[in-house]
Amino acid sequence: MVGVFRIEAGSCGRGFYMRDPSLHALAKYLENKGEEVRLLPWLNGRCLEEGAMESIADIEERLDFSPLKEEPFIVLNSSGIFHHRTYFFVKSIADGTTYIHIDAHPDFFEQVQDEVSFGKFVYRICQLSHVPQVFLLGITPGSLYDCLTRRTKGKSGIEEYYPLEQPPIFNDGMHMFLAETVDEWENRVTNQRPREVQLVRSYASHYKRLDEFDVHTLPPHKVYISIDLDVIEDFKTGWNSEGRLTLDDVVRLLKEVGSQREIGGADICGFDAKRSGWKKQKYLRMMYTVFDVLRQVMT
Ligand SMILES: [Mn+2]
Repeated sequence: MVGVFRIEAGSCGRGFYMRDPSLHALAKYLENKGEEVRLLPWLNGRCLEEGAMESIADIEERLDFSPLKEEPFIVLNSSGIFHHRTYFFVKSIADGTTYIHIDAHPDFFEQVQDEVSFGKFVYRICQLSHVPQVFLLGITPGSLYDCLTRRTKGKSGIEEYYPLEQPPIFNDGMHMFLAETVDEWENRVTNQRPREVQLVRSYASHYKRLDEFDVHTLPPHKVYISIDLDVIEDFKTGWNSEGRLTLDDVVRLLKEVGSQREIGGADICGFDAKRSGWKKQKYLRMMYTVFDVLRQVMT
């Protein structure tokens, strides 16, 4: 059996926490589908403003992740702003696990304090001792650029990007597969600067193209899969560097991984009720397709 969870949609919080409309839309959709979904409490359903960070110690002290330890699980998470919840889900799997991140973004900014946020949690996952290897699939070259640089405000107050000497994203346990080549990116997008292209290209030995991903190269142990729906080209979120895969690409990838490895846990995020506008139902259907395939390959 696969345990299916969603985050509890509670009432309004205080401070920088607020009600998350995506959770309510998701709950309603799943109810109409007749899905029996268990609730994962998250500080009474409170959620963060965009860009805010949650303290790891605070979350771990107050939340109970024991339901995730009983069986393979899928968590239907909320908007990509809450993708960092994945860190806690991965942590709740005690055995050796390979982390597979299917996303347009690597979510790999370095983090120094005891906090996690949506753009930085993969860095944290890489530090977990039971997760020796991490596979990033479907990353766009533009979002990789962000992880190769540090942002600082210049004299004029405008943000400047400086290349990192040794980007932490490139380490022994990391395997990266881009959704398109740097050439394709350069030809398709016209507003990036030559030095952006040059910087990403200079690290070419550290990544491959997604069609070079061979599922047999995954370590033999269990995998954990996290999917941000923004990896799909049709799934508009308004973030930078939107995804380049099709829904079929994602389905194929999940079937491939599921046929060769045991999937111990998974989560899906990216549905954002505020950002989807009139396409809300379409995006919920796409999420459901991904969920249903995942459940099939996990059963
Ligand atoms: Mn993303």
